[in-house]
Amino acid sequence: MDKERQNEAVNLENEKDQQLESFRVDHTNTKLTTNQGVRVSDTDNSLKAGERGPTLMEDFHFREKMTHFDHERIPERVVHARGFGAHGYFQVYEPMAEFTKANFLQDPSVKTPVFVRFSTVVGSRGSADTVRDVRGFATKFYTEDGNYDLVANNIPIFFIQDAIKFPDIVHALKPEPHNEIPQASAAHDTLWDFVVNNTETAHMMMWLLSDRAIPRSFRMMEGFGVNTFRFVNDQGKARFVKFHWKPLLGVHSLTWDEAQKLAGKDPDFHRKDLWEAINMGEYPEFEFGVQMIEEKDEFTFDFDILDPTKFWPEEVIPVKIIGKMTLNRNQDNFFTETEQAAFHAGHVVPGIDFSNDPLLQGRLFSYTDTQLLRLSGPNFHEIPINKPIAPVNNNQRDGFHRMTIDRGSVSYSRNSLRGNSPEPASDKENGYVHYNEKVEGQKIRKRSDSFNDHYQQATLFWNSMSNAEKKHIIKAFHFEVGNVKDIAIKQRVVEMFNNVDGELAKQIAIGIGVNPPETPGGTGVTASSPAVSQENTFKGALTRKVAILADNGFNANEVMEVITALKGAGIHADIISKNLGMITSADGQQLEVNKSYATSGAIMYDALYVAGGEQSLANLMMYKEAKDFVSEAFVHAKAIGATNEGIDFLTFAEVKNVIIARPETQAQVFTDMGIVTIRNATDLSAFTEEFIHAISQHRHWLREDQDGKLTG
Ligand code: HDE
Repeated sequence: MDKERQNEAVNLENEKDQQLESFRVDHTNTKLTTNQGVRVSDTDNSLKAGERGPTLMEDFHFREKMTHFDHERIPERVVHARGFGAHGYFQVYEPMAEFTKANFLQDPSVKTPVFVRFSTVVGSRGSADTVRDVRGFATKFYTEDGNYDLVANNIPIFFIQDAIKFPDIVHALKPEPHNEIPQASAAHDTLWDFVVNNTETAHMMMWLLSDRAIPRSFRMMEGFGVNTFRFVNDQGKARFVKFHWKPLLGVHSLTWDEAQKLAGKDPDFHRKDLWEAINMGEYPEFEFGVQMIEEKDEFTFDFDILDPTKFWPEEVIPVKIIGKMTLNRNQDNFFTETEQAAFHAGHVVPGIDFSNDPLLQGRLFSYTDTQLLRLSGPNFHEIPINKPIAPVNNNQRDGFHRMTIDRGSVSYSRNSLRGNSPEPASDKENGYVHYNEKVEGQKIRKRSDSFNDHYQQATLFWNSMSNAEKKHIIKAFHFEVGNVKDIAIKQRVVEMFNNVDGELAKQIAIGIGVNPPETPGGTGVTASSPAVSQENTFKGALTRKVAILADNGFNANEVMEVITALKGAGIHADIISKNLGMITSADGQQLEVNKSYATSGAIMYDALYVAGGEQSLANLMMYKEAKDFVSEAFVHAKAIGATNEGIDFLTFAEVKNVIIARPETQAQVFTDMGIVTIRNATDLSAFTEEFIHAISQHRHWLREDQDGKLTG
């Protein structure tokens, strides 16, 4: 396929370009018709025998409208049911021919169209976005060699080692079957029963209980292919690879308290965030990275590189950054794009191949199988979102919902009536040739002994966490296992995680009301992998959201100066007040209120600024919601800025440790644990600079970690 055609598929940003895809219809300036194209004269009244009489069978419009409605739902995905998608494109930075012959990884000028679907795993389609869970990060590359799907997660490892246990872990994790409780949560007996009886889950549970499982945004998550794949070059040389997505905005999380509150106040928090960012032109970007291991080095590591419960520490096997994905277009229609998208770990193109990772091997069966039911039959590749931009030619025919009208009498191979067309392509013509790996063995239901260690990398992960991150993990155990009813399971959790770290197990025990381990355990691993701690991620202010608390009588000069500085740093600001409408400053200027206390909360923002103004202060002090705004932003370790009377409001809201002691008589910026204030300044530039820096740090964990201890 030529470059031009490929780039065409990417550049669908404006209306005119979108007409290229004839299946996108917007229905403006049209007359209502039935599905048969017959114009409809009335769609509000059914056809009746008399105005007050029964509806007539011959009302074909009523029957068609109702029948279609009755059949609008398809089964939700058995896992990853709740998701949200966006379009974009991928570009490689430099030719990768040395490592892979995949054509989409050769030419930096080619934009390969992509569709990405982010998801949670456990909850139903209507569940909340911010629950504690693994996030799916599935990418479909519409390459000139056919579709390549990188069906990834935001955690680099998995619960189990062999795909045959997937139904078991999912059954244990999903709501319990007798009463379908709890929704979208791991905090229940069956999951922890599974965990203590299947200790290979130890490492994954550490990640699941870490901040990684409550991301701030889809735009701020890493993606990991998890399984080990292969790159193969055109000489047939292969290397083991693991795939990574690295968000340019860094990896950031919510706090558990925020996540829980958002689940009630804004269950669509993540999808809205993605949708709005793309609409505002703040296109999420993710760099594509690969870790590579030479075939000859397969056995040189202290873990088995085919074991999906292990990651390859970046400090040992560096991630080579090879390209970038930009998400620049929202879907037109949720159902036909996000819901009908069918990803498959087995959709690969020449240059990418599989390994014998036993989890991957099972995935290769499962994904197509599940689409057959969910999308009703074998023709789901013809649904627009799944349709390759590469030509599709074969002798497959018929089946539910066949769209292609295949011409001619020949639907078999080999044939002479059509010159044996479509004919297989040779290796040189880019026919897919599986990597020529030598395999031999006896049939056996057994896992390799090299998969036996379940704890060393769990300790490595624990060692890599900052003190604040460790505290969050302990608290997560307290919530998740604290909700388990069976006391014996709780006790076994403590014993199991004593194998990871003695102090961790002790702290878990304290919070869940069972005995601490008799002897502190651990694996003896002392190494860490700094790359897995979010403390070391990229920190920046771009696209962050600040709430500005103000009321009638606010100081307009201050607010305008702060808003201008924030905007200049790529930060969004919303004015929050008691009522929607306008507020008036002390000098009579009017400002539109973007959100009221009723429609917002500090949990929806990354930082808070409290404006000055005597009357504004007096007004703010009347509302508990305004006080709550400040207390929550403080507890959630967010940057807080205040000027003049705004500082008095922080004191009123009992943000104690910083404000009270300050000799704030002269115009000087004070910063303490992310709280930035200034009084009596004629110019706020020193303040805004510090405040923006504090915002870019995202969280100021010292507020919850001043003693540096893992107290239970
Ligand atoms: Fe999946 N997984 N999975 N999975 N998975 C599905 O396919 C499966 C695994 C992942 O946005 C299903 O279309 C098995 C690992 C994502 O549409 C199903 C095993 C990773 C998505 C399935 C795994 C994933 C799915 C359900 C163990 C990270 C959502 C609906 C052997 C690398 C894709 C569907 C989307 C979805 C099977 C393990 C990622 C049932 C058998 C490991 C992101 O086919």
